[in-house]
Amino acid sequence: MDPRVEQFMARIKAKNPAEPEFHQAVMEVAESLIPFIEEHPKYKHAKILERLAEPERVIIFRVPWINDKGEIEINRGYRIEMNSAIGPFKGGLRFHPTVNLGILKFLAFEQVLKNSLTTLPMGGGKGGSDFDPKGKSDNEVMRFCQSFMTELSRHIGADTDVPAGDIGVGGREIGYLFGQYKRIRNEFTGVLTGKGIEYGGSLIRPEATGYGCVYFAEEMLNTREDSIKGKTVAISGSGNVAQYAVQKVMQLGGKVVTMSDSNGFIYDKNGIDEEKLAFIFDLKNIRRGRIRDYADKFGCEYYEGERPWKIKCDVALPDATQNEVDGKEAELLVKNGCLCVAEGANMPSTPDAIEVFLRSRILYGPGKAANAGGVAVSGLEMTQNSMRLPWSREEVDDRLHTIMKNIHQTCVKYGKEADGYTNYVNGANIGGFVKVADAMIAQGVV
Ligand code: NDP
Ligand code: 2IT
Repeated sequence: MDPRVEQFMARIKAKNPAEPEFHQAVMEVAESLIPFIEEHPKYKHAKILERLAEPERVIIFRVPWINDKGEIEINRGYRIEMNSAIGPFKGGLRFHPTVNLGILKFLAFEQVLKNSLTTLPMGGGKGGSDFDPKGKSDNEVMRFCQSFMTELSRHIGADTDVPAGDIGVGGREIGYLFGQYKRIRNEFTGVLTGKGIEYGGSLIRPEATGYGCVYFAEEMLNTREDSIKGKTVAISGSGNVAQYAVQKVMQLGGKVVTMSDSNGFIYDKNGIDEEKLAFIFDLKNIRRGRIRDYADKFGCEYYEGERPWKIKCDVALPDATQNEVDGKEAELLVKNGCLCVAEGANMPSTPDAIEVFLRSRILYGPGKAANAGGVAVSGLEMTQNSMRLPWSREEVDDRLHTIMKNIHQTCVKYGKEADGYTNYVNGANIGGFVKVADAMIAQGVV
């Protein structure tokens, strides 16, 4: 390892003990940026990288609520306000039992560079709770959201910090959170994105991350005179991102053969079609059931407790969670002919897996570039809220498509190597960094 990276990481680890995911995210960025910063000493003197790794503010709070049995439950709530150099803090909320400070700091850190890549004026943040929405009634979820927002409301605002969804936080949760914010503050503002269409949401926001990820994959394939059309695609997850990634792959003429949840994955050799996807939407968003039901319903293969990466595919879209593709699985993907990986999830590939993809010279689009479509349309939702004027589906989708093309170009600009191979990891890290870094220098030591 580069000794400068090693030194930098030793300080990060000492200062942020027991946060392995945060270390992992910072290390990947440091490996791209430290050589770049050496060539641009103004960033070194201003200690931009050191400042980027220190949140502007971290808020941790108690979230007490009463379950359907009348018992008191206590969860922990968080908001990491990471960086506001180029706009208000912006980023999702995650409700999942594995949520802890380190996970949210990794997500907030990634968010800063991702939001910069979108070209829109958004700083970076992330929040959430160790609350598990699985198996809870709508009333329980509502009471939890109301308690969570009762505290969070004093820290956020349309020009201060604008949360949205992530794992475990979808339209239902955003609705309850928004209702409570409005009630406490007596103001109807764009304080959250991912809102319902009736109360200030944007068309295409639900679709945006999945669609954007597939647009990004298409751009990468285009650099090799190739496209999604006719490709066999393996997808993990079956939540918001995965569902709309499947839809866009279908629209572009590809065949999706896998989806998963935390219990296992389905392998549908014939490909997921419109009717089967409608079943998934109902299963996951209304009935909140397990992916196994898909295999029972359509008679395809189901692998309990496994991940889909052993299935032969041309394109892989990891759309579930962090560290869900390890080095061995990456080797297997490449060996089976996979030529493009685009990450709908945040940091789904382990460092070993990334090394395999880069060494194999396949097209590898890291999450902060490939999944930026979600937050990009959140930014467009903020614009529409400020104008108090909604845009049509076409208008938003066109803008999303243009933004994903721009992000791709930025990655190529900063990531192209001497032999012509684009290292999208370096491209995204450096491309996202420059705007934030220049804004921080302009604003002085803050
Ligand atoms: P959802 O909650 O809608 O869906 C999450 C999916 O991933 C579910 O299928 C879930 O299965 C699976 N999953 C979650 N945790 C695990 C785990 N520990 N192990 C295995 N499977 C798991 O979330 P989203 O679709 O919104 O988010 C998916 C990924 O995309 C996350 O990494 C998120 O950070 C990222 N992302 C989301 C954006 C958005 O706009 N929503 C934007 C950019 C990135 P199960 O139901 O069994 O838990
Ligand atoms: O990881 C992400 O970019 C998100 N969960 C979306 C954040 C947002 O503010 O829309």
